[in-house]
Amino acid sequence: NALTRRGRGLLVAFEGCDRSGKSTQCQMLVDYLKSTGRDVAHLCFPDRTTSIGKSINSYLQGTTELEDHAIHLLFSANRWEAVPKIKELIEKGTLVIMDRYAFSGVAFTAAKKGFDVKWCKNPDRGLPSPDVVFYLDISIKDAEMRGQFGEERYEKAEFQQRVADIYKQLRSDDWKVLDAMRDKNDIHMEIRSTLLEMEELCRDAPLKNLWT
Ligand code: 2DT
Ligand code: MG
Repeated sequence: NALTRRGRGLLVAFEGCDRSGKSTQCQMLVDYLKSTGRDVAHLCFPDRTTSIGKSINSYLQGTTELEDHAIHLLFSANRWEAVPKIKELIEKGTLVIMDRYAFSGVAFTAAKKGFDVKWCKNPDRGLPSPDVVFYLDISIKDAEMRGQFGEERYEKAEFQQRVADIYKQLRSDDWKVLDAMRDKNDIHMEIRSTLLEMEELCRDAPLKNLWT
């Protein structure tokens, strides 16, 4: 139970293309965990509230242009600036649930012409590694049927398809790939049970570092 459990918190990331239901599932999990009395933090990347995040926001909205390498590094810096807080939360036993993380960083930049995955990973190498990544898997066709992609940069079917292809290359054993076309409550229940298992498994193991 929440009051007697000891050990570190868990670091959990949600990833997936636009319209995959990632933010919905993230919110459902946060709400559930809070209802059980657990200590939960809900982080979103990009975090548009910091000064780096504000530059990212105006880039995404198309108000400013930034060179492709430069914006990649800003997205990464926006994660690094959150690391002290993430570590502190994990140490005090908080469950940290993140809507997007470094995998978005790599997938969205490597989808651009002239970028490879290896280069894209470098700035994020050494970040705290999530204990589990929930990947909401959806075909771009199905994603489009859920409604128009939005108006922000990257929200085009052709680009999203390349992003999905890169995500495939990034998958590893600590990913839980979920069929995003299933009923959202069924998906939520599967996420819940995976999370409860992970809590037992990770309690005594230190956080790992990403891509090292
Ligand atoms: P949201 O729609 O989820 O706010 O995302 N992106 C995100 C990148 O290109 N690099 C990154 O490192 C991250 C975290 C994905 C805003 C858009 O920003 C993209 C969609
Ligand atoms: Mg978006």
